[in-house]
Amino acid sequence: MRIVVLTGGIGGARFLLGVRAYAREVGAEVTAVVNVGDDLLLHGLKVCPDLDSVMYTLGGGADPERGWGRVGETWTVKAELAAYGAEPSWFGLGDKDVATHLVRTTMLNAGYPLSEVTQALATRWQPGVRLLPATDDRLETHVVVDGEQGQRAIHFQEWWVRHRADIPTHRFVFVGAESAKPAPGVLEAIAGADVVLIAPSNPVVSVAPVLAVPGLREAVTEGSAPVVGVSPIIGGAPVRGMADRCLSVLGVECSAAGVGRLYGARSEGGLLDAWLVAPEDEGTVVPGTTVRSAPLRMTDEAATAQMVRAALELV
Ligand code: GDP
Ligand code: FO1
Ligand code: CA
Repeated sequence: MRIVVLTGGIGGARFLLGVRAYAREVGAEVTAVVNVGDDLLLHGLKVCPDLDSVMYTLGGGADPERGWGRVGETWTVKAELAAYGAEPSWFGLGDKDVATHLVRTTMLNAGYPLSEVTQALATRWQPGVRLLPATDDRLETHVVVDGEQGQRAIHFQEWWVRHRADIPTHRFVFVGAESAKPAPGVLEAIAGADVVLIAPSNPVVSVAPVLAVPGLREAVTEGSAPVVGVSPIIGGAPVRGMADRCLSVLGVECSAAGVGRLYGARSEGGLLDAWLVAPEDEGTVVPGTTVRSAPLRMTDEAATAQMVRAALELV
């Protein structure tokens, strides 16, 4: 069995722990197609938050509290940069994390594409899942906000980390998406999949930028594999993060139904064949899809594997 998961950072990473556990049980192969819209160049270093969240989480090196970066992290580089007055001061790179970015940036500068660099980094972390960036090309999520002289676009990280999403916001733009190509292996993985799972990731700034890569959405919607989504919203709220604020920018209700309808039914030009929601959201209707409920809190690997089983039972 071949499982493809479209994913962002921490929600997707935790989900993948369960997918991997399930896959080990049944002997399935897992490919994760990961969002790169959060990526940024910082102090000359290429930082890929979602790829790193997935790689560190599956490799046992993630900080479980923070949800990003390394466990047991120290912050000497950050303090030294601050002593120089180096900007941006609102985004901190941990010392251990910096090593990842140094290796990645060196390889990128030497001409390797991000997909190959990711594979090289994964040699250390042995995630047990094939990690593919959605694209090797530059695709950055920018956010159009109110500035002093009218609207301006800022990087997603500035919007989230600096402004905590607490700033009048008009829309999200996936810069570079039109000319991006799916990374090598992405279309093949989707075409060869027995099922495509949409992780309980942020639909607006994690899953949408993956689907914005030309050809990728079509590969999913026109492929033979059934598509099952898992709701990141439980009882009208995200479990963590900024999905509520992202959805409100789109004018979409923050609910399992709101996100399910945003994705839409594959039979009606959307993405999903089935939509898994939490017991709190039982009764959710997404026209044209099969909706079921199951516990969706990813408290540990066993609970998450159970959630994956419930998702796969839908198709
Ligand atoms: P990010 O890129 O680091 O923001 O992570 P993702 O986009 O992959 O995931 C963020 C989403 O994960 C949020 O909208 C959360 O609501 C969701 N999430 C986090 N923990 C859980 C959980 O235990 N269960 C479910 N269903 N969703 C979760
Ligand atoms: N989030 C923060 O709130 N503050 C930070 O200083 C910060 C640094 C950072 C460095 C590397 C990395 O991979 C992630 C980092 N994040 C930080 C998390 C990140 O901003 C977002 O949570 C994700 O991009 C959302 O997926
Ligand atoms: Ca993300």
